[in-house]
Amino acid sequence: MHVLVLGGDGFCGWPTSLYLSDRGHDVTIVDNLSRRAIDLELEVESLTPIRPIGERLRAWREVSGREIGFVRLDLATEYDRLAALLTELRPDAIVHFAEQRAAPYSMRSVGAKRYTVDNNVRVTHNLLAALVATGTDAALVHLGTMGVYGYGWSGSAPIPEGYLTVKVPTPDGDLEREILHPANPGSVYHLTKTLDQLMFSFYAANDQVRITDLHQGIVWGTQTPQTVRDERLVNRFDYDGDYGTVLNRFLMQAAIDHPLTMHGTGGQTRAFIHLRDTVRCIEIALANPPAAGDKPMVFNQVTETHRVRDLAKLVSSLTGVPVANLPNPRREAEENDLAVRNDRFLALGLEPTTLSEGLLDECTGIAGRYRSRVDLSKIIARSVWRRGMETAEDLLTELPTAGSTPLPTPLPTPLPTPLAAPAPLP
Ligand code: NAD
Ligand code: USQ
Repeated sequence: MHVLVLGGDGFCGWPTSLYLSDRGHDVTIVDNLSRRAIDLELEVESLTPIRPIGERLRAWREVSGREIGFVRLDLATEYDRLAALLTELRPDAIVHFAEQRAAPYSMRSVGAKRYTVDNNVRVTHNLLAALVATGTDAALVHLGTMGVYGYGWSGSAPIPEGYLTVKVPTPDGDLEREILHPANPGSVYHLTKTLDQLMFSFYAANDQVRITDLHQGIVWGTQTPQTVRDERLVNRFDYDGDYGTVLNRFLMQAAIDHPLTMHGTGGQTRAFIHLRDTVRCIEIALANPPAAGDKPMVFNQVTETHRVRDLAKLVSSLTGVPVANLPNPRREAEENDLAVRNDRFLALGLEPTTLSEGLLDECTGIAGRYRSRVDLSKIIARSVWRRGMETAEDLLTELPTAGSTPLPTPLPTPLPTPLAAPAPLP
């Protein structure tokens, strides 16, 4: 099958492209490299030394004998080039990762809010419009998020996969209807994913576009069997306060003896999935598309749920690094329960990779290996959207909080000891 991977240079897109290529599919990556540009804007780099896209692709050709195509294209602004590409390549399937995906980044400034909406909404709509205009009958698999459901809405009732059955009272008795699960986004980024859902519903009904929306939890881990085949294939590892996600951040912090940056009480419960399962889920979704005319098929792409403080305690107990209770920069429920249904992927053969010491080792190993690349000043999250806290300075006046492990002061500090350069690969 010929698969276009939109956003194929990113954290999830790169290992997915390699995995699909390894499985014998013809893969073409479409990416405008905006994520690399945001690194420059934030003055931070992936913890792992990711190579330029051309070098990545040459390395893959060398180790696998397989070619992956690459088209540098801004999907939000270059509609005509996108339409021409679809007409030329006639892909069988499209995997859509190409959005600004960090909630903290989307809340850091008016400019970042506007960029996130402009970019994400336009990419999704351009793609849908181009599929219809060019008569491209490709199955579309989109990476959505668990955050469209919000946290705290359903309490301990398991969140269904996309749709909710409701009873509407009428004078003649109750009518039963299936509706899109109510949206409850917690950031501008999550808001764009809820807007994507409406666009999908419309284009599936009006134009019979075949769409699968994967409501994915927080992805953890770094490497897959394909990305470890050569150092030049190494995947991105975000550790900074905007793009780093919670478990990978804790693992990286443990590797450099930095107190674990738990926000608030750590009572937030979130859904997680390992990167290796992400790539497998996408393959499963590609193999099981909905029929033309069906409403968008929604899968909850998660394998387990955890409370942030339990993750912090686990990493702390394995590594001896203490937990720091930081004021929460985000506006979110301090404590929430979360139960999620994920029956569809399990029924289609997903064998979940769950949190285990061995896997944590893989991550801390990567973090330890590249610890000399850490910029300590980028660790604390400085994008603040909690009511009453308008700026990062408001937040930092609260640091460190009483009763918690003090952070290295003053912030930022140099690393405590000179760090060795990463050892060569065995
Ligand atoms: P990422 O930022 O690493 O990758 C996104 C890629 O899309 C980047 O390479 C970027 O350059 C590209 N891109 C963005 N806008 C583009 C545009 N206008 N034109 C062309 N390319 C563009 O993000 P990721 O972590 O790989 O996430 C991929 C997708 O999965 C996102 O849509 C995200 O919302 C979703 N997701 C991620 C996670 C996670 O934990 N990382 C969890 C749930 C869902
Ligand atoms: N958190 C901490 N300490 C940290 C970082 C985060 O306590 O150092 C807390 C946050 O306050 C939050 C939770 O951990 O309560 C999760 O934060 P996160 O940054 O790991 O994840 P989130 O912002 O939700 O976003 C990530 C991805 C996004 C994806 C989403 C899936 O960046 O692309 O959509 O996970 S989900 O959370 O299921 O919506």
